[in-house]
Amino acid sequence: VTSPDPDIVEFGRKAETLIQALADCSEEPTRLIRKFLSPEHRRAADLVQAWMSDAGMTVTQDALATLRGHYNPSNASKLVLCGSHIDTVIDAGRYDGNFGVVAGILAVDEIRRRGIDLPFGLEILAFGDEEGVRFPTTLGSSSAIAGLVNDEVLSLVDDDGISMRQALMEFGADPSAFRNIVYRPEDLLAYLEVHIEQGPVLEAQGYPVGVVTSIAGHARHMITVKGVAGHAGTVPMTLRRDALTAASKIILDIEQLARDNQAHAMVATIGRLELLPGASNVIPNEVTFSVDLRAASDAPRIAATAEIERICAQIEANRGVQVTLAQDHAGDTTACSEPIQDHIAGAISDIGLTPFRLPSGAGHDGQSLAKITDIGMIFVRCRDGISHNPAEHASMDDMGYAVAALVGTLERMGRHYSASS
Ligand code: HGY
Ligand code: MN
Ligand code: MN
Repeated sequence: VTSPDPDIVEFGRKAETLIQALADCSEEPTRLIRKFLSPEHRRAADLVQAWMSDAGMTVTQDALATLRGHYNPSNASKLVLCGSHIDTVIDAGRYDGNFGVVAGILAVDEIRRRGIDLPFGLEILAFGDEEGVRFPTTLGSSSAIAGLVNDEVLSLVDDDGISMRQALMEFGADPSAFRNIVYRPEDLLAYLEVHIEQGPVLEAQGYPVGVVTSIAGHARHMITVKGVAGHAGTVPMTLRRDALTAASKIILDIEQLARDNQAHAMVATIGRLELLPGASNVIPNEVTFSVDLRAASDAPRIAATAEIERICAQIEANRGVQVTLAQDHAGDTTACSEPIQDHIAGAISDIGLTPFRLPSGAGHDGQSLAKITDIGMIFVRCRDGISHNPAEHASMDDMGYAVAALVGTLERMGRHYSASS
């Protein structure tokens, strides 16, 4: 393996420095937690705003607190958007989302430093809500700028009953500006995102970076099981309407359903579970849990959702409990634009690497932007494929290659659009 050029090493070193600075903006000292519109989100956004300004961008904050770093020296009429998210999951890794924003900033800085003329403007986006940890939604920021949701999202409330509208105002954003949050499709040429793979494929193949072909479809439900609370010592097993054992049966049936669908790369995850009343000598009477369901294509995932509804109805009948399902997210499998994949592949080849193409099992903001423009993604190898975990790690050199590939992609797109204009 050739050792990377000095500029690649420099990109990687700069990226790591910014990633570390963002990692210090956390709700807790020993776990990385940065929820949408939290004080730590504010601190991270202030860092990103300063970095965007230093790179020559004009920075605005939209109604949902997405930072938009604008760089358009040729005053071009159309934009290429490039971004990712700066919110994190609970006990997160440092690179998920954050590296994509850092890569965009470093790319603009490099383009300005080298005086590269592009026939389009650039807008670097730092989304505050992709993970959907605080409010019952996912891809919240990108859905809004793509016009996929209306201002009813402002009335969503978090676990403490705080509405998004109130949180936005406390954060220093202006929710009333929601009406002009969307981008017009005709103003856009593309959306690009650099992101860690969050899986093991690039590492297994020995490639630092890759070209993303598609983003897996994704459905998220909340299931509530209601039973009857009772005395742990006096209610015979045959008379119980135990919400937790009923929920457990549903959960294991869902796990088996995904296992039976490996041909479609189906995965099902129960990430959150709350039960009431929560005393060791009381039979639980209410359990609510999340179901995250994904597959390589939409039909199997939709069929599995119907099967989950059947499983719930059967357990409701067999166990005398009440089961309700609420879907709070559904995103179809999203293809990345072929021409943009080719620009990315060309840029990766230009820096001496193999342009390996692969799908994304993880969800990304590109699923929202794909509704209004062409999308492309550059993946970075991450150690052991670990993500959503503090052990998540991308090497400086690999990050450097990704930044260089992004710059190269923008240059190639620039030549393409200059030739065709
Ligand atoms: O869950 C996902 O796939 C993304 O990390 N939000
Ligand atoms: Mn994530
Ligand atoms: Mn992410």
